[in-house]
Amino acid sequence: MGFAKDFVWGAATSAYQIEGAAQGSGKGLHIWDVYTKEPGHVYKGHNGDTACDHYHRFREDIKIMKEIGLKAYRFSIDWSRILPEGYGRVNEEGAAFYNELIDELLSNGIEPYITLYHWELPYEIYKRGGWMNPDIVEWFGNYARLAAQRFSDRVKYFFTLNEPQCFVGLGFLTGEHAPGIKAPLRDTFEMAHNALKAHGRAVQMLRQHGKQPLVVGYAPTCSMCYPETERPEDAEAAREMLFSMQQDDRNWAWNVAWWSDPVLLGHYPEEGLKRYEPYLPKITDEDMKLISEPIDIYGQNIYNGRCIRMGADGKPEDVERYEGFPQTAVGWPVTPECLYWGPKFLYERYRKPMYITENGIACNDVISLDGKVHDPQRIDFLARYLHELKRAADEIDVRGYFQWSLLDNFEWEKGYAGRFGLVYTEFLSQKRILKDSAYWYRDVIQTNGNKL
Ligand code: IFM
Repeated sequence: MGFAKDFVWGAATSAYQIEGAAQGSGKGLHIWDVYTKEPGHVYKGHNGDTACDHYHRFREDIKIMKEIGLKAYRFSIDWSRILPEGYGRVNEEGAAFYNELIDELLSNGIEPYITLYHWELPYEIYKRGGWMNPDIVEWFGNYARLAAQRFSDRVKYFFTLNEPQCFVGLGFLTGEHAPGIKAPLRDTFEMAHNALKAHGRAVQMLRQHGKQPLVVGYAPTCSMCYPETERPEDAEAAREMLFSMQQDDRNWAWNVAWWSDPVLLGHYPEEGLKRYEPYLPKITDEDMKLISEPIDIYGQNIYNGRCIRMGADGKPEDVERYEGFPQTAVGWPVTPECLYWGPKFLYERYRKPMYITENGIACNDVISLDGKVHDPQRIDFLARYLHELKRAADEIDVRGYFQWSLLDNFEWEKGYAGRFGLVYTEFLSQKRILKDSAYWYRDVIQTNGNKL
């Protein structure tokens, strides 16, 4: 068994993290352009003005993808690059860039997967209230329509939103991401509701304006839960914890059920409706119908998880991590089990074909004396995680895996300090060096994961 013959082996990036060409290309401003310029927000004042200069070097980057043997590439469109104000006027230069990127991918035998929103909220829309303004549902829908009109003759796979947990939670609850706001809880629930409606509207527009039958998905994230042992009580405890809403109020967005139940089951979770009742906007049946507009595939970004067991009191509890627990260069725990249990729990609840839309590790990579980049920790991490995914693939319908990330890139508030790439980016010269893990991943792809 293991991975299906047509399993999709890919890598992912996002627009602001790699493109550069922030100015002089007809692009409008978005919230990250503005946020990164204010002192104190991003590590050492880094910004994405140049990033990996992918806008000018995408052909070279596609050659690298081909060398790695990627079957698919998941990238995002910068909303403000093709619609500088977020609505209305089209920036033809921006549309031409994505067209050339798509053509080059296809001529190299790499399937493009487009994500519509990976956090570049156009600044003009932000000034008009952003996710708080109900008009954003139509603005986003019209943006999706434009994407379908311009790209769907060649692109079949679309994801709507990437990690709403982050763009609402980090952007508007904890304020660590653009626009750096700590909004009242009430506002954040309203934004979340509008974001979900915008997702639904985008699904409708993609279907209506797609130039071929499209495969449409959604790509949320969360911290997974996995059981301490294989005992059914622990598995049940992990499942219960995963879909519960027990986070602190100021961290409420960091959960699965609030973001995925409405999209896939057509209702918000009962526990959240009760707990957050005073903060919720008006939610109508019509809204829920729009939010649950059927999708074809479910993407989930998974990096790590919490270890859970059934407590003596019959309630799920966290298993404390021991001192010195394995962690990545950005301090995230290394918990491969989440790539077996995560997709399994999600599939059992939502019954949609799944893709792992992001997974990877930040390491303190360096260029060695031999001019190469040796990253045994990344290989070890990916081998452990993919081994678990392979186990999941024996039991559930998981169709693809996108490693995060193709290139070292702009890691949001951490600037260029967090290196997640299979390919080393030397940011001063923009030289790319394939890390050992890129060659290792090439072997995994060539053998369809059989050696894992
Ligand atoms: O770089 C990010 C990406 O933009 C969203 N998911 C997590 C990645 C690593 O932090």
